[in-house]
Amino acid sequence: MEVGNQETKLKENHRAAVHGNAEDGDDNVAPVSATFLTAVEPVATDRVVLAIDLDCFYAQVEIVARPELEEKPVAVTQQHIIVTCNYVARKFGCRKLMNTADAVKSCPELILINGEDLTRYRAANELVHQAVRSVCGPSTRIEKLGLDEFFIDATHIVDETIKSKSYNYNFEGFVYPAMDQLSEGSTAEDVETERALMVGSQLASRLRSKILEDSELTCCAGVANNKMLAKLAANIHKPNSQTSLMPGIAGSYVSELPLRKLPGVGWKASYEFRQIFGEEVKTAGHLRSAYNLPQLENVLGSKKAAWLWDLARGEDRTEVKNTIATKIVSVEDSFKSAKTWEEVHNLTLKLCGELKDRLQIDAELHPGRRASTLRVVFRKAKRNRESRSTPFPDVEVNALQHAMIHVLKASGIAEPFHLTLLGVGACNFVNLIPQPGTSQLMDFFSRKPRTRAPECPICNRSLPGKSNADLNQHIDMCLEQS
Ligand code: DGT
Ligand code: MG
Repeated sequence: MEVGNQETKLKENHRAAVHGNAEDGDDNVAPVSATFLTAVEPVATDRVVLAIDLDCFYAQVEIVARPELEEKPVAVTQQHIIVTCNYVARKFGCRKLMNTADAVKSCPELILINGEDLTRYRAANELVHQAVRSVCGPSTRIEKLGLDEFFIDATHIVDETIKSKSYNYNFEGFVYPAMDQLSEGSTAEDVETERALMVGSQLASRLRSKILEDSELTCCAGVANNKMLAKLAANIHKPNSQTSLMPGIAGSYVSELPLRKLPGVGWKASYEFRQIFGEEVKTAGHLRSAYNLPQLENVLGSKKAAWLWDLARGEDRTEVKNTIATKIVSVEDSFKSAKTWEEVHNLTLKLCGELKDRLQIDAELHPGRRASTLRVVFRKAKRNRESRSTPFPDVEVNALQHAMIHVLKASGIAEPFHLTLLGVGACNFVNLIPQPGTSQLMDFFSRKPRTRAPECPICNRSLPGKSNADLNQHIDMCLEQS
């Protein structure tokens, strides 16, 4: 369907849904012009959620590696786009997702760093994850979102801290709204919620110090009663700060936000909302003035309507989910050209040393699991990446390097060659400590081990009946996409 037709159709559907169909004589639905701001129910306050967002993440990782860049404007690029820049560069008008040429125009001193190889950012992400885990302990739910954001369900830590009375009577960092603007006459429940967020803010401060200590990276933190509010709170004061968002203000704070700024509303959804609701409905507050929940359900269907209705009120019932362990731990390096085995020897030695370090971190994060496949990636000249796998050897640099070179030789690479990229990764992790009652334990003891279809370590799909070559091709495609 053409965009024009699509737009008309969306508008028609919308009119019919909100005003009812005249032929049907449906007069149950309130007209859209009845503009009143539905009273905001207070958000649920039974949880304390922290959001951590690293400052100008890729740029910071680069600056930590080259401290002489600290005071200079630095931007990280991927295919002619600035994916991020440090705050010095932002003062000159450089922004995320700006065209590199435009960024250089606004800041001629800008130092550009190619950020297409994500290895360093993944390693930094693991370090931060480990720091967070070490402060919060094994039973806390920690969810990774992308490479630089974490959600932490701090409810039980806060409860324990309050029970043991081991906290101070002050908020760490900023409070929104400022303490002197908080309305008087708080109920006992408000006082309890406030205390829980206060203790949460102290935990956030400890986390930020630990992250800085272990990874040299600064971050922002948000403290609130749900994931959405915590994420919004983390963005209130940037960089290197933290903010606690009081639940009483949540509804009106969210009301001011454009729909596009609500966490989870991407450009596609915001385009769709503009078509459906019209240009006047810009903010969450506008939406709540123009629609009530039943009207929204008529337009969007019940599931999507419930989601957006909650978002527009600052409510978010989604749980913090413990992030499943990384499926592949890998390192790679691109270079102009490696032409001899001697060069390849040096490059593989460096890569295998780095892989060993990363696997050590992984072992601390996920005790008991072990990789069963070693994956070697290479690129000849400007061709596509190719990859091969082999059973995983010992986690020793020499053994890893030996296996890597063996795989490269077996793939037909011979001097004189022209390699421009080499990588090595551990994947297909198996748990050596089977959980009681799980099928792994059953497999462990069963006489006839079940032959399982091979799984892609990247997308996790089961690939029954595929030949090794097809399997490799599929994994390559997933690696490219990821
Ligand atoms: P912040 O949080 O405003 O201080 O700055 P960043 O750089 O941490 O931005 P954030 O948190 O949105 O994203 C984290 C990293 O993810 C960022 O350093 C670069 C990368 N990134 C962000 N947006 C995009 C994107 O649209 N495309 C690609 N390829 N990478 C992105
Ligand atoms: Mg960030």
